[in-house]
Amino acid sequence: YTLGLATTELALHAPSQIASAMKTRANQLGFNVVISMIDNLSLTACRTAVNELMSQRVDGVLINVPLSNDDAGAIAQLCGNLPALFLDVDPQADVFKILFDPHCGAEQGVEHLLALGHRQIAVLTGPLESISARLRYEGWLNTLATRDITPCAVQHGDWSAASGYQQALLLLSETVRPTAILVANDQMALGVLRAVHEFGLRVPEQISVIGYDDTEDSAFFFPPLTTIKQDFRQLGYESINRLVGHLHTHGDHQQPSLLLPTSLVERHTTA
Ligand code: IPT
Repeated sequence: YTLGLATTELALHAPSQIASAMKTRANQLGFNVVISMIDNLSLTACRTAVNELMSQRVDGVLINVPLSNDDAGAIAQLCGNLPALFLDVDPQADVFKILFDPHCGAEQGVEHLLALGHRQIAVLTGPLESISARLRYEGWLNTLATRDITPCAVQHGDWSAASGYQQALLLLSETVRPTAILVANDQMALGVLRAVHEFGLRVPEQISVIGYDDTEDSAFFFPPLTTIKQDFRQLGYESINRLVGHLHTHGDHQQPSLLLPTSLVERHTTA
């Protein structure tokens, strides 16, 4: 078999680690993975990527592109009989999918900060065109609302460390200084740490920072980053297994969709 992966920007750490884990698992099973990368988040770009894979006669496709329910439906239709597994859609989306539970992850981050006594919490979301960024943001707001808390400041980044740095400078310039910042991914948290240090504030004594992903390098940030782990190896392993399982059974036995748990990894940026 040859499998196709349509993926969002591979310069980002999470999608590249997911692609790597998929390649590793596919190699173990003797399969090849061809990759088509999109460089802007649009249905058209995703269609083009999937068409490119289909013209290479792949036996199944993995789609790691953030898609709304309607857009995921449109892509599933484009694939026709070709098995398609989605990795960045709403848990409610009516397609074959494997996802980390976004509500679970958002809740774990907020509960950790609340348990430490934080009440002045600022949030830095991912780009709101991304379904996962929106679901994490929603999960944060809902969990905070259970304690009658609203974020003291909100900014939106684009998942990159540069955006984390720029948006954190804005968060830190507000009149109310947050005692903690919830960040939607580790790369942005890297930029946040630099901004906080430039403001002369100590992490975690004066301000706590929590990320999301637990990508390979996060234990080597300074200080080592507390974050919400999404186990990308497990995701790569499970997604290849399930897609291949689907091919073996010729789709007769519907492989069920899977919601993977996230976990809190406590390091040294929260107190
Ligand atoms: C998601 C990452 O959490 C985020 O850091 C960013 O890299 C994003 O991907 C890019 O689309 S993980 C995805 C499987 C929801």
